[in-house]
Amino acid sequence: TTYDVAVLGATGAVGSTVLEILEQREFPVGKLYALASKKSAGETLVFRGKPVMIEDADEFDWSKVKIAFFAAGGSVSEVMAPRATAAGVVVIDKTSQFRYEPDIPLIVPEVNGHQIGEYRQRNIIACPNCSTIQLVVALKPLYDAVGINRINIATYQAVSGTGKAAIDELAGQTANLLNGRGADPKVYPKQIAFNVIPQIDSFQENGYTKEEMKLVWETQKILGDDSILVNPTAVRVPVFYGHSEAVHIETRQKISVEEATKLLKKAPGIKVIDQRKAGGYATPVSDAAGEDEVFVSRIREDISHPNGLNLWIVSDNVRKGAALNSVQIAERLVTEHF
Ligand code: 2RA
Repeated sequence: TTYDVAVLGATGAVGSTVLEILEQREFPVGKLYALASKKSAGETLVFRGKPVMIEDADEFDWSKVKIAFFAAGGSVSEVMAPRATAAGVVVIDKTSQFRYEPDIPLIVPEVNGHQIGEYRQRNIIACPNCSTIQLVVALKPLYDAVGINRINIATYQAVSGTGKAAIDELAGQTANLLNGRGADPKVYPKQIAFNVIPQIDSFQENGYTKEEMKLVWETQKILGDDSILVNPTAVRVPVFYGHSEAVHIETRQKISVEEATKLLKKAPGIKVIDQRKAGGYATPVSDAAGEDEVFVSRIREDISHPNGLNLWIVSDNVRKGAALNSVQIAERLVTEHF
């Protein structure tokens, strides 16, 4: 069986990676429709070696497809999801538009794939924020084994999380500064090259940013436990691909490094690097770029807390953080629910 598929936002950082991964994983695509804004309509891209004409999403007849990957921004999802779902399409939405609605499942297959069937309520499955996905993939085995009371997390997020324009800005700014020219920031409020910006998205009343609050809301929803306390700081760093996270958890029962390492090594989607073993290394984020796994290293007991455990978690924010997670949801959808 094959399924006709639409990718909305096909020219963006995530949309283009969805196409790449659909091909790499040989997802059973019948017809592929690449949708974007009017200005990109008419351009062509290549899928499975054949040219595909990019179409204007506004004019698209949604009854042509069964599954749609949405990766064109929340405001576009808000307009297009009702049209697509009314035509019977199952929408896998990467944006934050529908993530927090109680009747829409928020899915990381390795963590709560058993909830995918809840898509039947609104024909929408929400894909979590990239920084949340890598966190819950790594913490799920520990949460199941010993419970988690509290998570302190500092993130170091790549500019690809903002999109193609930010990738170009980091590259352009770096070249300008190295040649004695000015930074001329446009995408970010301040220079991002050789800099660290402690703000991603807008500030909320409580002094946290929306990006930070997403880590709170989404972690609790995906693990199904509102009692988990999450204290995030989200930071933008001059990296092209891959988010890094310094995570400190307080578990309900004590767990040793050895036990935690054993659990993580067995868990799906995780690669554990023991930096103390020969050939081991505390994983630089560059090692995660382009890979599918969530990499965990620097596992160590917290010297400041009796039930504390520290982890360094890195992952490719465009792949597992968005595109791969969405395709894995679609794989479970077609094998378990259609
Ligand atoms: C970012 N997580 O990194 C946000 C959206 N992808 O900008």
